[in-house]
Amino acid sequence: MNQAKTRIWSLLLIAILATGGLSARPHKKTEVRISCVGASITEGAMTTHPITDSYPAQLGKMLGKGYHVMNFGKGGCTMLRKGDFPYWERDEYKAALASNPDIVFIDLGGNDSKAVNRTYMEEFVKDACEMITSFKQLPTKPRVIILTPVVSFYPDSNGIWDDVIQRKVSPATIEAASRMKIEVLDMHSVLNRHPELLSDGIHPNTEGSRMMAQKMYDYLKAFPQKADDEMTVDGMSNNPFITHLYTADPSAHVWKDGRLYVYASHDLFPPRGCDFMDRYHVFSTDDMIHWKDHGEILNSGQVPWGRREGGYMWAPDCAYKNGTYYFYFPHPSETRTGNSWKIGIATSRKPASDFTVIGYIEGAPSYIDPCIFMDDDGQAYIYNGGGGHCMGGKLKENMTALEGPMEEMKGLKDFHEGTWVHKRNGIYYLSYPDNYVNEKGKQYNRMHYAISSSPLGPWEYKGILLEATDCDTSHGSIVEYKGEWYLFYHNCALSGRGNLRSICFDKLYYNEDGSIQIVEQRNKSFLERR
Ligand code: FUB
Repeated sequence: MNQAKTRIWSLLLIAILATGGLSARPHKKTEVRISCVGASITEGAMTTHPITDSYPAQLGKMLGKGYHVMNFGKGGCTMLRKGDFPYWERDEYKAALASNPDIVFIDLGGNDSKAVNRTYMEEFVKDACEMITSFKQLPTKPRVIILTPVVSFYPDSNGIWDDVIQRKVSPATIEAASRMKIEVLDMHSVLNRHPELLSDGIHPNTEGSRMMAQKMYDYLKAFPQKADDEMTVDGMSNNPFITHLYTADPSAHVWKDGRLYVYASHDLFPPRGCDFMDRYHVFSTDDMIHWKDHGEILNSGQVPWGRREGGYMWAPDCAYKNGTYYFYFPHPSETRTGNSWKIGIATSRKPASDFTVIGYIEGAPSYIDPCIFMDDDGQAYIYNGGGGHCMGGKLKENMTALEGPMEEMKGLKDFHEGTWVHKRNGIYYLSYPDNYVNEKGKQYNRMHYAISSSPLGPWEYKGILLEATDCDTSHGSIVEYKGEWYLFYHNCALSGRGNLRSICFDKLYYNEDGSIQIVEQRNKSFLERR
């Protein structure tokens, strides 16, 4: 076929897609028109029959009547205007702009990670913002949703390279979304544990495309409308979710007012290790998007028995019983912190204000990071630890005294600190950071977990639940909220400094046997620095 004929055929195909697909259905106002902009993955390059198996086609089938999904994918295209094959110059782009969309999915960026294109990466955010704007300004004022690129297993680092996708393209995609206040779907995590579904390392097959379509379908069903002007990633606030303060050690609880509360410690600038940490803030949400800072609830100056010089207000926890909120915090009583660590207690009738220190837990070993687990029968358990020791015991009915001596928790592997205990379907889970040092000799703690049929063990070690972030510490809590499970943790994404941390959260999934899948961290912009 000569070039002129090829062009006529391609224009014809685009016209067919833009006017309603191969069935050439007229544009009915009752239809939700969805335009999928992208490259070869959008085209369905490695699917069995791209016309029916590409992810836009499968999304169309899933959505069914009332939706019309159009595919404007063009293999090899870049988001970058200076890329080797810019989407901007393709007929598919023009056709997408002319497609009267109600919703636009933009899936570009994989090809931008190629060596020939990545040299222009500085311009990715600007170009992405302009492309988003070009769709948002259409007369139909479509909802624009941008996708982070799918994982690449391609071994040649000059080609579509996952390292660049994770370190540069995905963060730039999220940054553009943040500037334009649009939604992001994290597609990288959909297939990153499924190399078998990308036989050439780059393109999902029919099943991989189905999984992509499923995520998009689930999202549209969960969020038929964009929540408001907030930018979201997978329908949640971006990570880190608190950006006006440095925060660490999040302990999450759902209280009886139906809100999810996060009790966090506070890294102060300039840091000296964790020495100057001096106060706690509480944050809450009812939709995992909008967060309220309830302000400071306690500082070291309010601890009568505390260290004269203050500081060292480390990872806290909170519990509720009979109308009282009990806030537990580790704090030393001596200048030389050594073995003067105590588990302080402050109480309030409110979850996020008016806390008063009433003392500390007599007889608790001198360790840090208290965790309180309330069992279904109302019995409270307390844990703390550090230096390789994890201790646990029962609290008395009054929540302020030990029922008996705390005991060493048995069966954990490479325990460091930061115990968290939760229960699901009758199984007790104890999670904790380890002492991991990476191949370059840098400490980046990961989080592990163990299970038991009893809150005090013995524990059966199960594995890693969170890979290292960019912090030398890790610290997390696990909670169920509105039918979903979440892991809260911290990273150093905002500061790039180990002692200026920021709290994050991500969804946590269980396998059928109760084991926990490794949690996918949605915004790993910090990788750029690691
Ligand atoms: O935030 C101070 C300390 O760093 C915590 O107590 C530990 O868990 C670690 O996150």
